[in-house]
Amino acid sequence: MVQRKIIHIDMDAFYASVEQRDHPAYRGKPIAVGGSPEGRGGVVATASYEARKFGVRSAMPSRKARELCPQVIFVKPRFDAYQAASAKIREIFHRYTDLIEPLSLDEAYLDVTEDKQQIGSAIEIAKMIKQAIREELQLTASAGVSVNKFVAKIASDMNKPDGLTFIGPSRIESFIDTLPVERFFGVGRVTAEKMKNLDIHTGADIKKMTEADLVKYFGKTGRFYYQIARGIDDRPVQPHRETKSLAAEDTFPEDLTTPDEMRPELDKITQTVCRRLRRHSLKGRTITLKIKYSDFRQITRSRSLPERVDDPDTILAVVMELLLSTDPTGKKIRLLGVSLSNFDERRAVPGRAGEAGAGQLELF
Ligand code: DCP
Ligand code: MG
Repeated sequence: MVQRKIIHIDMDAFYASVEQRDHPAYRGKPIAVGGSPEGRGGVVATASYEARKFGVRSAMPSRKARELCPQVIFVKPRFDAYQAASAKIREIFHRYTDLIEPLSLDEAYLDVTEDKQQIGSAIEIAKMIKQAIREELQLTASAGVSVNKFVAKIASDMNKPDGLTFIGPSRIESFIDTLPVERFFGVGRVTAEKMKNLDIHTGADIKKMTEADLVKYFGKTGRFYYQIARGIDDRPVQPHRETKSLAAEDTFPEDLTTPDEMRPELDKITQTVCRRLRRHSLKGRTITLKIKYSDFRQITRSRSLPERVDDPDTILAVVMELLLSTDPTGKKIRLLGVSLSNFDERRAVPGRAGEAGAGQLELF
């Protein structure tokens, strides 16, 4: 089998860069897309690199952003403009390959093991894509090039903005050895904490564990960590995968027992789901609440609405009704999750994960 050539492309400060491109007055200035100017409610979707110097970040409450950078300019998002830019970068990708797996508007995997123009070098292709994006869209992207999705994605983030990072097969192992566990795919706050408690801090620490132990501690994902720590990721680039649902959930350090405690948590989770919906330009008709109790029993409750929705207030209201229908008071709740499904098919975009083959080395 042939060694694959995978490119991960991720636009730099995507929404903010589109705004700076279209509004010269914002160029060179700290801007935050999203959030409310008065710092009342709302979170930042993304910040320009000028604002990031002050510590302004995605998902930060606008009040915090203003504290860190009083001169920050809050800009209302224009999703149509981001969608248009996204469609154009996909057109550019298609010049080289049809094996494209978009992860969101600004991010995609490309399999260029065989490219349409017979360029043969993934690094060259990544350069050409970056150049086309710069010339045709006046935007910059960062690229990661490697033999699998996991390494390519981390590589694209290593020299942002306007980066191009190649991690070849001979470097993969040492690279993963020093990688902090937080950077591993699927490791969230709670898993990272659990790993720290087991004295697992880096890829090298994961590699010391047996597969059986990893499965014991982390369930099915443990097997994935075992492979990834050895640089093995056979997930194929999947062009036609549709997102069937978008979800967010949180595990709590202490069990929750009252609806008053649960409401603010569900509010946060709902906000996260709504940001993801926006990022994928999706609206859903079916809202599902997931509850896991301290005894690991799990239930879900769903409701379908007449219209597709993506606004947090409507979704949270339904989620709270679903919660109250389960008579939550006094029950020990360990995890809450919210998901949206039943999307408008015309707008559905590909989502995550699957499995296939890998192989040996070829020229990059
Ligand atoms: N986004 C959002 N909420 C988040 C994260 C991101 O609405 N919590 C949106 C705004 C971003 C876009 O998605 O512009 C792409 O997300 P990225 O994580 O790729 O962030 P950026 O492209 O903004 O910056 P970077 O240069 O770090 O990729
Ligand atoms: Mg980006």
